[in-house]
Amino acid sequence: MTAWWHKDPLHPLIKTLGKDKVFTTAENLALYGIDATTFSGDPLAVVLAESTEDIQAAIDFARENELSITPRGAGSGLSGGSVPISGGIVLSCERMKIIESVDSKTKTAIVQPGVVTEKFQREVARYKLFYPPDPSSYKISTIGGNVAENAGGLRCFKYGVTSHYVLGIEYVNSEGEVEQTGILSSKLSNPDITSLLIGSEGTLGVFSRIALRLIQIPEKTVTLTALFLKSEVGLESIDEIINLGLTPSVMEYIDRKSLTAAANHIGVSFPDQAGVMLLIEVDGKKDEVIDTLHQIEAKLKKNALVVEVAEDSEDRDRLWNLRRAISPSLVRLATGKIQEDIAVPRGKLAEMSVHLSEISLKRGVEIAVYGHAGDGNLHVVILYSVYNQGEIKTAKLAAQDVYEAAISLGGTITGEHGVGCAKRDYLHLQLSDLNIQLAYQIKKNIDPHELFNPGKIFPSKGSWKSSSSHTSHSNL
Ligand code: LAC
Ligand code: ZN
Repeated sequence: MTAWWHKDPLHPLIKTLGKDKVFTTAENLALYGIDATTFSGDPLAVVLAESTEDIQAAIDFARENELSITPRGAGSGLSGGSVPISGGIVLSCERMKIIESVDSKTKTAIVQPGVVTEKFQREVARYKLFYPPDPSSYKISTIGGNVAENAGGLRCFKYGVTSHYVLGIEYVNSEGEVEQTGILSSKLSNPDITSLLIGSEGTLGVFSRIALRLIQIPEKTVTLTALFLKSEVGLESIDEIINLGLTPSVMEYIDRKSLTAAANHIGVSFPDQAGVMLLIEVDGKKDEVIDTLHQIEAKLKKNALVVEVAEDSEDRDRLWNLRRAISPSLVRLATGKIQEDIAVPRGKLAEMSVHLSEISLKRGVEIAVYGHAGDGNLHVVILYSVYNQGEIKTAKLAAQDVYEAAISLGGTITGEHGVGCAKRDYLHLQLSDLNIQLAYQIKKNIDPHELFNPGKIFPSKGSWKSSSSHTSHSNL
């Protein structure tokens, strides 16, 4: 006779994986129901996979029981990608953090998906190698999550985004089978679907191993800051530097609101008149770095209030702490924030900045702006009160204004954070119905059971048209 507790629908999963890998308590479900946005979901169980076989077991169980799988890395994403809005099972790869190999001869590495980005960078640096992609959350984000979101970051201007460093992926498909692409595949794999998997936001399968390209570590790195009275002048300086034919690794723009929040957060002060700050980094061969540095300094000094150079690692760390404190410090300014990552062609940044001031005035909302100006990628942060229905509505309208302004300038509604459920219902502003339908058909062909991350990227399961019932998990 089967005891009553064996009738727990999750019992077979717990029996296969062991109770150390399956969590169902309310606290765990709540913890894994969120990411770095304010979306939330209500999963039935959380699986902490430790191997490819564990991933397979969770996928088999989900498929057989018609439950969804929400793949998860560190949960540091900013578009709701790892939020289980469809309930089901959260499949976290955070325990799969083995760096399997680093090969200095071929400049490649093979890692499990749960390896933390910064830890990986530190490890390859021991071989004088460099893995440049560095999303702002790199101290906690995982390589698997970075690949799933095709994460950008601070050094994209010179080095590109995550996709430029992925050479192959091993993943488990919706049938529970292990597939390999790129250099991880022993077969000739044309067409190579590696690029389809990168940035697929957990909608096509669960990554179990990733092969990465590495480059030589730069000989020298210096960091510069310049403070300007006005934002237009700061933005123009970016173009001027690029027009000199220079390629700094980082070109960050930080408006006064963001700078004030971050400076207060970490306890530093800056000159009162500063309206905007540029944070620039130059790396490469020693002589080239010095030469580039001098040219940039000379250019900036023409219009900036102050230009300062940080050469030693302690000073540089201090500046980076300030930069990386922006996002968490802005959270403290209001009970709610919409964090956008629109991008426009770089030459249109000043125009976008004017649009943003107009939107702020027109809607009566507070907006902070910072981001990867070298890439034309701006983080537009709309602050509001979660306790005020009027403010919530206005913040959403302002966000839509921001998307429309970016698109009108030839830009995009998401430069680096992904679509997830945050931008899902706005995708039609950017892509034609035909385009969205085509992408959805590809997803359905690869994942016919719609097991993986339903409700992400595409408006809703079985229907790619915008559906208001799915907007209830707002980014607010
Ligand atoms: C940053 C994140 C928000 O650049 O992308 O801080
Ligand atoms: Zn960013």
